[in-house]
Amino acid sequence: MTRQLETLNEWVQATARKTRPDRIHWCDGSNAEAQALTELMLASGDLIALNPSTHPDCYLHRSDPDDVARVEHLTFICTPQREQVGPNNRWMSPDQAHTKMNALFDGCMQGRTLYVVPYCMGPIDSPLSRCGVEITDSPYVVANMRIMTRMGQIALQRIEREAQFVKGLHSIGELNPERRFILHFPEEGLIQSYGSGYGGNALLGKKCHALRIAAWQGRQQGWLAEHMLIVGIENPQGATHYIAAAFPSACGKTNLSMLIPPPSYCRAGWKVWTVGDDICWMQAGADGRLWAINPEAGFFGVAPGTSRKTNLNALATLSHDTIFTNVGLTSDGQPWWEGLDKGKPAIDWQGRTFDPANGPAAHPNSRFTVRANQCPSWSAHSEDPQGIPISAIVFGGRRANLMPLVFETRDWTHGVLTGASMRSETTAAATGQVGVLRRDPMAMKPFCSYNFGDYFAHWLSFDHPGAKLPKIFHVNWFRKNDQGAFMWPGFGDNLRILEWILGRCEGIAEAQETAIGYLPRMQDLNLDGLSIDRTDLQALLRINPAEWTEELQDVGTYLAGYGEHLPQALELARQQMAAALAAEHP
Ligand code: OXD
Ligand code: MN
Repeated sequence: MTRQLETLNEWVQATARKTRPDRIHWCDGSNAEAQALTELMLASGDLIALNPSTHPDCYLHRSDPDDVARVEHLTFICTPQREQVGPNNRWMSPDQAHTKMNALFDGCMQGRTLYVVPYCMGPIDSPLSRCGVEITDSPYVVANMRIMTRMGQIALQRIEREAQFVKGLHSIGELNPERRFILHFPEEGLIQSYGSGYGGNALLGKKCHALRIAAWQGRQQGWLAEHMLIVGIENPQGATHYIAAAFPSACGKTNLSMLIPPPSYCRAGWKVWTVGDDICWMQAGADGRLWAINPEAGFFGVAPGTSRKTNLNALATLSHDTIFTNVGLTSDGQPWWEGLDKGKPAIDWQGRTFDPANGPAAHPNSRFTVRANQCPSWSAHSEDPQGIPISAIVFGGRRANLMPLVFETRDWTHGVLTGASMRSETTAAATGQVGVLRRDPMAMKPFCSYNFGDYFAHWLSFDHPGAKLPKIFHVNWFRKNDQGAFMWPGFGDNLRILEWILGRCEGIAEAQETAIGYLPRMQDLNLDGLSIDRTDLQALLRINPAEWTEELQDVGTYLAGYGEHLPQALELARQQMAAALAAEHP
């Protein structure tokens, strides 16, 4: 056995001594293994088979009703100094954390199987990819990790070749919210998660590794781990440009990444290619451009709202070989959720006969887990070892007012300030109140494992001589009019905005300069075939100086909270914007 595998084996044995499972199973990622796990979960009731003629090889998992979302209040970063994690994280000292977790993990796998899940985040041959090993006592987690990562023997072989892997220890424990902790020890390359089986808390390759640990490593090693989708837009001339876009959880990343062009665009020959829907790792290439990979191999998407109108590609993707979690059921065993424009719910997500008095049939954060390459718009370039070059970075939040439909930032620093100032309404992806407007820089509030001030400085450090950085934009699909209705149709029509964005990158689209950046005028957008109230569209492309003055003051107060960690350049850029606004609208 090589030294790498010995280290891994010793850790597995030590973990087994602590957690005392009945059995240890090393996952190889094979079909036979997946089949056996499915049978086991069908027998235990962990999975329910769905209608095999409409949804072959699809299953429903019902989680504990108290375990349906990420738990930000129970998620900690454990570093020697509190200062390292900043005011944007919950901190625990590594000593206290280890004492707490050792007590929780003590004997917790008795009567269970300990699964060893080697995985690779990113294309198996990419130098940008990173490996990890998750130890878990949940077969549901294994089945999901198999879809979401390159898992098993191939990952183990890479681990054997490489010097490092991230260690993740997970137990569902008693699924008791009082005994639930999601802990990260970035300096040890270690994750410990106890008491939850929910994706974001339990599939450790995803948020815990590919965002929190990776963000920390990226800062040390000069790359970025971001909460971004990656989408390729092919124009009628056959050229494809890639956009990376950060939106908070449950704000439409999956939909944007799988967008179906409006009919006039389809006729003209536009195509959209999906690379990723949630996470993007980026690093500068030898040519100065930013090159990106999607570290994931699957989608763990929000089901409610997914329909033929909003995301036909997603519906086609999850018509087979999909695990659904906490959705409702029709009388003939098909999955059902609010917004699905087909069928009726008979059973709700908790297994009860559907009764609207009990709330929605599907939990608002119900999910599908499915392999990315099942998506009709999946890009074969997702597997390119060198990644794909990014032409534009887009930030966006869920904001009922203030933010225009789209604007281009002046330069990288202004772009970083715009990302740092992002605000969005909270959603059901995390426990807590929904619809509360909060600052969510770069959509990384729940995932940036270190001081946001240092994170902004890390972003700024990419702007150096020789760098050919993408342009940075901000969009808002969620603006509402006085009647409370969304003003922009969104979904496929968002391509109109992406076309303008790429036109700006190529220097062929026009814009008007304002104090907050460059905005398209109506005539700068392709509105062919779009039905939208012109008053709404005008409002979407206008800025309100008084509201913006207030916003910039609030941004100043927010950023000042990072004290000495805040790069001066960001505060200067904010002051310049405020001065430009005052000059434009005295
Ligand atoms: C997710 C999330 O599951 O952001 O992607 O919560
Ligand atoms: Mn996400």
